[in-house]
Amino acid sequence: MAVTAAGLLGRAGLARLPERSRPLVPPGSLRTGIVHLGLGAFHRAHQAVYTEEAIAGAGGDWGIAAVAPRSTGVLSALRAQDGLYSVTSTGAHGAHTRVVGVFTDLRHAAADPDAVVALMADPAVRIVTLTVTEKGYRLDPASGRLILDDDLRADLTGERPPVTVPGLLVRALSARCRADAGPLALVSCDNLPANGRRLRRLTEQAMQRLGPGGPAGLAGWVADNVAFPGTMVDRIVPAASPDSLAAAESALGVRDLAAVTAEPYRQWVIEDHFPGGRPAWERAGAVLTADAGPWERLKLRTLNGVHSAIAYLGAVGGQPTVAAALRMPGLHEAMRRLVAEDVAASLQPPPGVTVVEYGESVLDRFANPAIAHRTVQVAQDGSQKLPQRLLHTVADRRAAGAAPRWAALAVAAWMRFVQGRADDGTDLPLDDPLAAAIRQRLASAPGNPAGVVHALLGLRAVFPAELAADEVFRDLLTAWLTALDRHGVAATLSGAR
Ligand code: CS2
Repeated sequence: MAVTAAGLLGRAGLARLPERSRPLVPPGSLRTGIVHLGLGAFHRAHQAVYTEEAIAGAGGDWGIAAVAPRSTGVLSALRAQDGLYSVTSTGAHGAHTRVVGVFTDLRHAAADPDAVVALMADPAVRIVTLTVTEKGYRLDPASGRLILDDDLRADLTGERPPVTVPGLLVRALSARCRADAGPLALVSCDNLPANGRRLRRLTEQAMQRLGPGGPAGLAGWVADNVAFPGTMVDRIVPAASPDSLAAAESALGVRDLAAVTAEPYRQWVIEDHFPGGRPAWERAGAVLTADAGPWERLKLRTLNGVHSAIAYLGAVGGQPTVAAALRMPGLHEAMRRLVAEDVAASLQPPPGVTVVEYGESVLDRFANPAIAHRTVQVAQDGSQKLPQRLLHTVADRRAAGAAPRWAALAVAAWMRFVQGRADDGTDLPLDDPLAAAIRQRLASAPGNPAGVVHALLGLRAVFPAELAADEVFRDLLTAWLTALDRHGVAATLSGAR
């Protein structure tokens, strides 16, 4: 008997799904009010889910026009599936799969930038959200200043349609200003420090470089009409894998090529500054506040800092996933000490939160065996992540006269990781926008730990001059890197007291 492949998820088959797996809003019934840039797994399991729940609870024209800036894989899958995809939440209490139907439009910015600009300038659109990862903003990681390279310059002079995210945004703001299309909130949902303020500064810097074709009075129009609320976003959402796609297919009975798997936990803290209105996200559990800063710092330094530390130590130690790495003897304890001795000591948490307890809950979430988050995935783009995740902690501890031993271990593990070889000799990928600069520095460094530390501390985009010149930090890095080189991650961790 021939085995027929299961059909594809789509509107036509929704009625055959179990009721609790169906979208909360009838697909096709929504009107667009949000444009989202960045179609990655995180957006599909986070803001899209919150937004669909908010519309189901309180209504509103807040369908999402989703834009893939560059890659087309997920976009083509979603197009073939009428914009539908599923989220499987999986943890200790089992798994639950639900189809999300909040996407009203799907666009590819690289193929049709003008249409994306026009969409963001449409008066019906009142919010633009972004998950374009740290590097998408084109900011110098250490200083937060916009990097004006040839691509961005060409975007801004208007000699061709925009290809960068800042270019798309500024062209959209120009079009919106010309059409006087009404107020807008531009919302960064990426793990950047003070992400709202960074996005505002980025657009201001880019607007100053606009060619003569830029509309008169743009800066004033933006100041009067555009808000940049800061956010803290949180949910662990690994990249899809053959296993996660198979799990979605068995739950739905149809194939879903855009399926995502995520932990059950999620959090979204949003500064409530939306001049054109917003979905009732609080109905979906989001916290609307005047200042997301304390939440954002807590999460970046604790969750993301520990995540990166586990990723580098785990990858070098030969562990494929974050959960597996946490089972290495000594690793869990080292991460607890990173939180208790370095992060907690340098951080003022939001009212009612204890950093150490928050850290414990984060470690429990990382240990979720149902979430196969690959260490090399979390390890990528380290140059863009280290400052806000670990180096701000290091700098604060040094300013207080303390020796940030565990944060230095994490940075030393990154220095070991970027050399490209795990303890068992297998190759490690260096997937980082500064990969060429990192490789070049390593190539000209003496091969000993002190030489490697010196060479990498010279990366000014990552390590500010003052931190690079700090002898205590440098000595800690050299001591840890010597131990990691000589003994490997496992022995270094079990010997660390
Ligand atoms: C991770 C984050 O890949 C990474 O760098 O640290 O994506 C992390 O999973 C999320 O921020 C959790 O909210």
